[in-house]
Amino acid sequence: MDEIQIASLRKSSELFPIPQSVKLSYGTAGFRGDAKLLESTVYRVGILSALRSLKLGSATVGLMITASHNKVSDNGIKVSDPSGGMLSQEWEPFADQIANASSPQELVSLIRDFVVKEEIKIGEDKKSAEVWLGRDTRPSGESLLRAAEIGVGSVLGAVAIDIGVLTTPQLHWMVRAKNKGLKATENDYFENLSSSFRCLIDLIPSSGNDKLEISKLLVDGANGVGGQKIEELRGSLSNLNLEIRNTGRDGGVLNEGVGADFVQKEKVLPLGFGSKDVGMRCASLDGDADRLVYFYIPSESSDKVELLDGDKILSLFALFIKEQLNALDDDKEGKQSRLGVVQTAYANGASTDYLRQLGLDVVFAKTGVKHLHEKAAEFDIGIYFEANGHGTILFSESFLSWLVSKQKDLTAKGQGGSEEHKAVSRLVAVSNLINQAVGDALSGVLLVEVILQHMGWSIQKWNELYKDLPSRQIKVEVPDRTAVVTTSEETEALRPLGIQDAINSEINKYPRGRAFIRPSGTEDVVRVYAEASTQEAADSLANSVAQLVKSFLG
Ligand code: NG1
Ligand code: ZN
Repeated sequence: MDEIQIASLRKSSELFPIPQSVKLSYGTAGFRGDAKLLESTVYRVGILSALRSLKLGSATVGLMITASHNKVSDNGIKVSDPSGGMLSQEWEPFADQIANASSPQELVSLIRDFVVKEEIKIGEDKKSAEVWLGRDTRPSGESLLRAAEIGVGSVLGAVAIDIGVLTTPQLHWMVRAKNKGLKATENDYFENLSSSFRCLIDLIPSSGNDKLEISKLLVDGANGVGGQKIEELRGSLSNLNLEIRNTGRDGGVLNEGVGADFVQKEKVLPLGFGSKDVGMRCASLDGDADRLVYFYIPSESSDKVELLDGDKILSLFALFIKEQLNALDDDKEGKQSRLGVVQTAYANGASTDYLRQLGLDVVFAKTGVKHLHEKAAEFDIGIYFEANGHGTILFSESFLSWLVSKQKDLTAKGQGGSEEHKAVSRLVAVSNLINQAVGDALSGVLLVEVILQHMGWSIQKWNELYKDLPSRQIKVEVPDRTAVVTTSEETEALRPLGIQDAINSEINKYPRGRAFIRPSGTEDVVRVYAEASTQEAADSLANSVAQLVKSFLG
C-alpha cells in the first residue's frame, strides 16, 4: 500500500468515527444494529468489499444494506461474494477486526497488514475494483449507502455503483449474473422469473386440472421492499392471481405485526388480514424478501394461523423434484442423480421424519444460510431451508449441463413430447426460476404456486403432507450470550458446564421431547427451542430450559 492510498484511507476514516461502546460481530448474516450507530461500520465494510473485489481479479462484489426482519430503526450490512453467495467465511475475522477498530490509525494499520497478508495489489497495476450497492426501504438506507460509497471510493481505483432499492436476493442474483457474463439488470431478473414460471406452467399435465380456476393468493409484503417488488413482477405474470397487502405504501411500519418472521414465530395473522380471509392461501415475505412462509386462517373465531413454514416448503419442493427425477431413465444413462436436503436443528422433527420416509438423504447444518448452502452444494440437486423460510434449490453445474444435453438429445430423437422430456424440461426450468445464489421469497412464491397448480392441490391439502410437532421458541436475555458454546450441529451445549445434563433431564420428562439452546448470531439473546407431543408440553419444556439458561448465565 503506497502513501497515497494510506492518506486516502486516513482522510475518509476521519469522517466516520466509531461510536463508543459498540462491539460488532459479522454474525450469522452480516453486521446489524441501531441504524444510528452503523455509519462507520458500513463505511468500513465498503473498504472490505473493494478489497474483496481486488483480491478476486476485479470481480464484482455486492453490498446490501438491510436488517431483514428486524425493526425499522435497525439496519445492517452484508456482503455478496462474486459467486452471489455470502462473503467467504475466511474474511469474517477481518470484517470483525476492522468494524471494531477504535481509531483511524488502528483501522489503517489493520488494512495494511491484511493487504500484505492476502497479497492484494492496490493501484499498482491499475486494476480496478467494482462494488454494487443495494438497500431495502429503511429510511436510514440512503445515508448508510453514501457511507458505503465513500468506503469503496477510498480504495484507489475502486468504483461503487448504486443499484438502488432492491431485495437482498435480487442483489445476489444480479452480482452472480454479472460475474457469469450474463444479463444482470433488475429487468433481467424479472424477465428470468416470469419466463421460467411460464415454462413450468406450460408443462403442467393437461389432464384433469386445466379447468380449475386459479384461486387467489394473498401476499403479506411485510411493509417492505418485497411487497413493492412483487407488485412490479405481477404485471408480467399470467396464471397467477395475486392480491398484495402490506406494501408499505398504506402507512404500515416495516416488520411491525407483519412479515414472515412475525407470522412464523407468533403463529398469528399479520395486520391487514382478518376473518374475511378464512381458508384462503396466504404468503408472508420478510423485510428484505429472502424469507417466505405460507399460512391460512382455519377459523373465524381466532387469530391463530395454520403455518406452512420453510420445512413444508422444502417438503413440497423435494416431492416435486423427486417426481421429476423418477421420470428420468437414469439406469440406461448410467447416471445416478443425487438429491439431498439440508435442514438445521430448528427444523420440525415431523418434517425430518417425512423427508427420510420419502427416501431422501437429509443432512444437518449450523444455523445461517451460509452453512446450509455449503452442504447443499455437495449434491447434484441440493434443497435447503431454514424453518423460518429462508432456502433455495441448488443445481450443480455438471448435473445441469447433463440435464440440458439430455433435453437436446430427446428432442433430436423425436421424443420431445415424452414424459421424460417433460420431466427434464421441468428440472431445467426450476433451475432457472429458483435463485441459485440465495433464498428468494419471490422465486419461492412462484415455485410453490406452480407446484400447487401442477399437483392440483389446495393449501390445506399441501399442509397434510405431515403434521408439525408442537414447538416453542423463546429468547432469553443474558449478560453474556457467548458463554453458551455448542457442538457443531448446535444440538448440545458444551458450556456452561453442566447445563446440557440439566437440559437432558428436562427433555426426558416429555414424550417426543427435544430441546436445545444456542447464542443468536443476530441478536443479543440466547435462543431456546423445544418441541414435544403437545403444545402445553412444548411450552413447558421451553420454559424450563429458559429457566436453566437464566440460572446458569443470569
Ligand atoms: P440467529 O439470530 O443466529 O438465530 C437468525 C435466524 C437464522 C438466520 C439469521 C439471519 C432463527 C432461529 N435464526 O439467526 O436462521 O435466518 O437470523 O437472518 O430463525
Ligand atoms: Zn431476510
